[in-house]
Amino acid sequence: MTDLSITANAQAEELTDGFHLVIDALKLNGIDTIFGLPGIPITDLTRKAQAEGMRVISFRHEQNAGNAAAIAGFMTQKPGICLTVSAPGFLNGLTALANATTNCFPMILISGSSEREIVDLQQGDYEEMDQLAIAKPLCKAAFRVLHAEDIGVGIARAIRAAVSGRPGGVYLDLPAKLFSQTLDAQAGRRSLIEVVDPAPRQIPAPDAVQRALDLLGSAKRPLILLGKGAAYAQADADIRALVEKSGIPYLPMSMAKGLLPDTHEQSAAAARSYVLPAADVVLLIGARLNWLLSHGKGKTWGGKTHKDWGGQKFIQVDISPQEADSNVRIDAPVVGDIGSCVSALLAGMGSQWAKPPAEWLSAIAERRDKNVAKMAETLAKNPSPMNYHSALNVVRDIVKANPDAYLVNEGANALDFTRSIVDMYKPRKRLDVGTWGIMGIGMGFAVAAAVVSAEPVIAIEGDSAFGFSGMEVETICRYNLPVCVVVFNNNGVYRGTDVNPSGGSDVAPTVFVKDARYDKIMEAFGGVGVHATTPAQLRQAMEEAIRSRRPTLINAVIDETAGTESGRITSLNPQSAKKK
Ligand code: ADP
Ligand code: TZD
Repeated sequence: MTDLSITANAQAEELTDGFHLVIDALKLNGIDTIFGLPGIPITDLTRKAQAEGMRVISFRHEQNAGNAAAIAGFMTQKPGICLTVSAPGFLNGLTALANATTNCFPMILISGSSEREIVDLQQGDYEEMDQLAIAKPLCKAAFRVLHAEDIGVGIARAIRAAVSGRPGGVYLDLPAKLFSQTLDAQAGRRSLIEVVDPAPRQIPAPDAVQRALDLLGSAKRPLILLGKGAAYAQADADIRALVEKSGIPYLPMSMAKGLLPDTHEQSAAAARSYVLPAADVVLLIGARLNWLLSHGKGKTWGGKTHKDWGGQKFIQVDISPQEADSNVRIDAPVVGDIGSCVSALLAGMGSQWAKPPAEWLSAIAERRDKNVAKMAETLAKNPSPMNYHSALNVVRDIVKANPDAYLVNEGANALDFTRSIVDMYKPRKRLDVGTWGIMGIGMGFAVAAAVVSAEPVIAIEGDSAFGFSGMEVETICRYNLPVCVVVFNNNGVYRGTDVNPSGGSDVAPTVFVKDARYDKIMEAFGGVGVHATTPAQLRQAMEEAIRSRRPTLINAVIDETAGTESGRITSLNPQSAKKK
């Protein structure tokens, strides 16, 4: 008896299986965290991963786990991992994968899937779905592994695809049968790949750098635009040096705020509507000329109609060679990774670089100072009920006093006002709705920011926005994360004042339950809930949340008439011309 069991143990020690090979392959590549939601066929994978020392953060909905993985990718330059079950779990994670790809965040969605033979003959398996085919058009790359000995290659390919070139989302399909396949342990170890240089530097061509410098040097009214690609690149010191050495005013896109402190004297953010149409040469660093920049043309840029070119010349630094000319002509594309491109530009500028003409700088300073003074006046008011400005005046102070804290932000008015009022002081601290303006990133981003950094997280949420991921306050409590959620409660989507045009008993589609107490949701799971109706109460609650690091939700009551429909992007919101 004894002898037999010893033999069996010895044999077991010499074997590995699909579960362990996935975990070993991830760990070998420095991936130590999985965001996911257990169930068939990946429950044991989450358990074994935890047993092997990985951090396994379990969510209440896969979309939130996916958003957590995506933002972890943005923060760390390593692909964030989201792990889900098949069909419905996969689909729930897929929105986050598509959003990550759109935002150029590296992530890998790993989903278990049903039995290939049954799925392909559409015989009705448990959670049957051809997941690989569905994922393919929505992400950067998609792979399936059928044999345990190929797991190492599958994970290596997924990592390279996610982080090399323009980062993005990758789908990895792992059929249920794969996990229990066994392999000789030594052969298993040999099959794994530690990816060498997963995001190779891409050095820009010297003539492209020179062309860009010639154009920039000829400008009378130059402008630098920093996008979230510049934040992602982690070339913070060189980017700051480039801005300061050139003396050129700059505008940060939303998630590039803090790359240089928003209080920097060269920031033209408070004069945005002046500098965009007035600039003659614009240097884009990791920012696309998509809708967020009015496609580089139209009235925002001084064009006569919404389609007209404003006459600017553009230099675009980007890792994707296909980005140039996507909206308007790019006169000097500089293709390469931002770190290499910015250091090449810096070197090429030499020591004699002439600062921009003084008239340009003083024209900007004049507008900026006027707008800053106007804003200070608005922020100093203390209306009752609170409005966005008086509440955000508090948030602005708290962030200033805690520059290492992360600021997660979603909503419409709650997003737009926070972006313009709350200054950021450090790179990659502002995490928001990104390129799609997607609602639902809030709690997933907040959990990931806290897990990855251990810094305090402040989430400024519209009440509608919060609803998309609100159940994750349980996750925040379960892992005891230092997250302070502030729900700007104005009783609805955009505002709480719409009425049902038919006069019927249903409320209008944009209106929620009046005077809801979101703070009670946090209390239900053991966190701190606070109901705040004044800036003083909001301030005290936020200070206490940061100090105690306890999960906190502040229900900040905002005047329900204060918002505008669609926030700042009302122009994109079609309205019926018919009156009745
Ligand atoms: P924003 O929304 O802030 O304007 P976008 O998401 O539109 O920024 O643009 C980010 C750009 O940065 C993308 O075109 C992407 O290809 C580019 N990018 C991302 N990472 C790098 C990198 N390491 N080096 C160069 N370009 C990068
Ligand atoms: N669904 C998804 C996934 N993303 C979206 N952007 C929307 C719907 C549409 N939408 C916006 O663009 S903002 C918003 C919705 C529903 C919510 C705005 O209301 P809020 O913020 O309460 O979050 P404010 O401060 O009241 O404007």
